[in-house]
Amino acid sequence: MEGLRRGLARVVSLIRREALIDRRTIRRILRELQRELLKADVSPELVLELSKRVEERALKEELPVGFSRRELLLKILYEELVNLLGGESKRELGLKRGAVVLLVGLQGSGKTTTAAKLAYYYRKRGLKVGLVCADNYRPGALEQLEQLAKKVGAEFYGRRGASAIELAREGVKALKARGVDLVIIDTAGRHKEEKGLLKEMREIAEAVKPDEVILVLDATMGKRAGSHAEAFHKAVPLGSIILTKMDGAARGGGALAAVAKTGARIAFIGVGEDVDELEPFDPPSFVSRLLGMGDLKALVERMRKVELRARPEALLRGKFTLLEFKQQLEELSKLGPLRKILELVPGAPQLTPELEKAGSENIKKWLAIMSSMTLEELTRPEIIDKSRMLRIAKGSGTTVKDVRELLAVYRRTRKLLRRLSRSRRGLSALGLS
Ligand SMILES: Nc1nc2c(ncn2[C@@H]2O[C@H](COP(=O)(O)OP(=O)(O)O)[C@@H](O)[C@H]2O)c(=O)[nH]1
Ligand SMILES: [Mg+2]
Repeated sequence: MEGLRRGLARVVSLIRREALIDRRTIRRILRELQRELLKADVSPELVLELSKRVEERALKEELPVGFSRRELLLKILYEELVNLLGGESKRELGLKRGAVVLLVGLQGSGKTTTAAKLAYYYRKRGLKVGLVCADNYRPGALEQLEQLAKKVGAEFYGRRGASAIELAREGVKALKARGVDLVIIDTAGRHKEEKGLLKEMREIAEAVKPDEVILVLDATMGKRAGSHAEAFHKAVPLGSIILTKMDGAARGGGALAAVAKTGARIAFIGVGEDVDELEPFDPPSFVSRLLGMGDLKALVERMRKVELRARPEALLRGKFTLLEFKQQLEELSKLGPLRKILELVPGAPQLTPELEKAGSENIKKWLAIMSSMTLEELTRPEIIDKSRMLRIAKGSGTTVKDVRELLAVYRRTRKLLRRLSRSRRGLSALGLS
């Protein structure tokens, strides 16, 4: 992490020091940003896409009254990095009672440790948790997990002389029979060859139909993390990622790529070897830390208040992809009750409490759905086909019907904006507005 953090802090100080922020300095600063991200193992395509977006927005967006270009550029950089990491709305694993979680990942990535950490985390929140050892590959695996289960007060299932698939299936059944609320399956990471490993993961997933597949990713692994995550994702659609060893010297850039390639979100980070060293992942504070600016969040919030008033105009002029739609909803959901927001809009309809509740629940659901999309899907919604819908629904704990509904709402909103934009242009052509 340190390398990327230092590099980004340098970019930020460049933004702060430049005498004038114009097209040329923006380009120069972005070249520095690209260099730092590439050094931190973020994939070239992603780096390009990100810096293109920052540049586009920095040149296009109107300056909110009372703020400088410099501040706007910082805000955009912050927002694009947060977006890359899954956006601002927090998404817990969202586990139902009786949920089955499957941990996958390479040998040594920290699966077994993480299984115990998760068990500890959810046990402290009142769930009865069970651990299944589906690692029949490494000799000491059974004892290791059994001991950890004892340590965190979790139920345990494991035995010798069975295949990983049998173990997973038996384990889920046995633990559910013991009244466990949450089953966590620990798998083996090593195989003679990667193909075999991925095939085994797919077979386990088919056998137990997990509610959530979590990739355990070693933050120190760097460059290979992106292609790795992608390979696992193709075999078993990932719902979340847990990034381990974030307490060490890890650069973490690989995680950015893993997230962007799969659309899975980082749910937790591991920050030590002990069972209580697991933290829920929070993109805004992660990015603030990454950029070395504690005051950034406050700045961004102040700017948004001002922008909100000028928003419709800016939206009418710009592109309106799912990404913009998501940003809108995120800001709405942060501003508090829908009713309060509508009070700001002259002529908006009154909301009954029921309608309001339905509204904010829908927004939550839609945000979860969009959080399970990749950056590519968000910026080019037209590529979302049936199979992508399935993956997105699975990743967000919703249904394909929900995904379709969200896409329909997005299209309606876009159409409305276009119509509005045309009518305004028409009016101003006639000198009426
Ligand atoms: N410092 C640190 N070490 C970790 C973390 N998570 C796992 N480890 C260590 O990484 C090594 C491999 O972990 P293990 O859970 O056995 O990996 P597995 O092969 O994927 O099951 C062990 O020495 C763990 O103590 C973490 O978040 N921080
Ligand atoms: Mg293990």
